[in-house]
Amino acid sequence: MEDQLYDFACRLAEEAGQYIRSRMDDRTNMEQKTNGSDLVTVVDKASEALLMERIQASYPDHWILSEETDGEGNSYDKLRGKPGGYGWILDPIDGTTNFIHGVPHFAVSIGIVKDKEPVIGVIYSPLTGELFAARKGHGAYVNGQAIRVGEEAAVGQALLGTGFYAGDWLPDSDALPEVARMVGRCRNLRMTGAASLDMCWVAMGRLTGYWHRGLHPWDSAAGTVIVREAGGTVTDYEGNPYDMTQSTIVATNGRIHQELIQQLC
Ligand code: 2AM
Ligand code: CA
Repeated sequence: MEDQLYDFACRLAEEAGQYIRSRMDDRTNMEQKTNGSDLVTVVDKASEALLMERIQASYPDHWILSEETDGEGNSYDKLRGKPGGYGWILDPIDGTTNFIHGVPHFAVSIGIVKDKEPVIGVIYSPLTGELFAARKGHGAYVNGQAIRVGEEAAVGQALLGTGFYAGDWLPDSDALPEVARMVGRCRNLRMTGAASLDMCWVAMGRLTGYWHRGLHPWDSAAGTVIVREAGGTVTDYEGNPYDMTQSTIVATNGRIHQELIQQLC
């Protein structure tokens, strides 16, 4: 069952990605959500419709939680209200701001959970052609090649990533003190704007670690499977194992995890 779901999710992510590529000219056709930094395009919505239609046609008894349909209200409560069995957690375009500006760092993110536990993660970057995929207990891959987290053993050698979510892009942002605490302590910092892909970068060692506050399940569910299957660790800021209803996330190669949490908080 799960190997079929895995193949289906990989093909589906590629299909949605191909669709997004075909609509690059429409990328500035956008609306504001909560503020001028919180944007959605017609392509986000159309990509979501494609994903949902395909999943409902093939797996009518599975539930779906998806950003543009479920983004209003409390996503964690919505997730808690879902039944057991298989569910799909979708972000039709993660990194919408990058998409709008033509920055080739955005992705279709598909997480599959069983009884609320993430078991499959598929993240496809349409402009770079990188398909990241992992299935619990079966390793993590980019375009079929196995990937592993980086080897850095200390924060001082780490290239780290973080980001500001739309509602926290403010002069008194809660993310700023975290950034200030890490300046000068790690090798350097990247803020590339797509949580799902940034987690894939941890999984393949481009980044040593990543932290972010204010995330929703669709930003992090798929990436968590990929980081863990690549040998990494994913927790909240307190070090509790990631459970999809926590909005803070720390994803690392494992070796720097405790040191990063101590320095960050
Ligand atoms: P998005 O592109 O799907 O909106 C940027 O640091 C990351 O934060 C992106 O993955 C982005 O996802 C996510 N993000 C943007 N706005 C957000 C919000 N209001 N709440 C949670 N995550 C958000
Ligand atoms: Ca999105």
